[in-house]
Amino acid sequence: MANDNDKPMVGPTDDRGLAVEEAKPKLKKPPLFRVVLLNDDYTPMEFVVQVLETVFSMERPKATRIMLEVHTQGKGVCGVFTYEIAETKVAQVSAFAEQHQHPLLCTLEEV
Ligand code: TYC
Repeated sequence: MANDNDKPMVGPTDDRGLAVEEAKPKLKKPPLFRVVLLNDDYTPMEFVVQVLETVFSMERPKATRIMLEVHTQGKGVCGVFTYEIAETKVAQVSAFAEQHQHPLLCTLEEV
């Protein structure tokens, strides 16, 4: 091999086999996930507003707007996060709903 490393050289090299071009950065953007709240006929509106305030740090006007969007359209986006954060939020919403015996459902959708 023309250099000391075990990987073959890629790209242009000089007459001593040294790379003359910088390698491209190998960082990729992480996949993103929408956290989606689903409508049902039983969970109280006030409870859903509280969930949006506590789990998604929304102010009351925005929480109320999203709750009403879910109520009228069947579902609504609470936020977009990387996988671990999105999963944690879904778990928090589900645990909170179960504790209060409401059937509120929350899921992930890849963006
Ligand atoms: N549809 C519910 C009701 O009329 C309110 C509600 C809104 C439930 C949003 C769930 O994600 C939801 N009480």
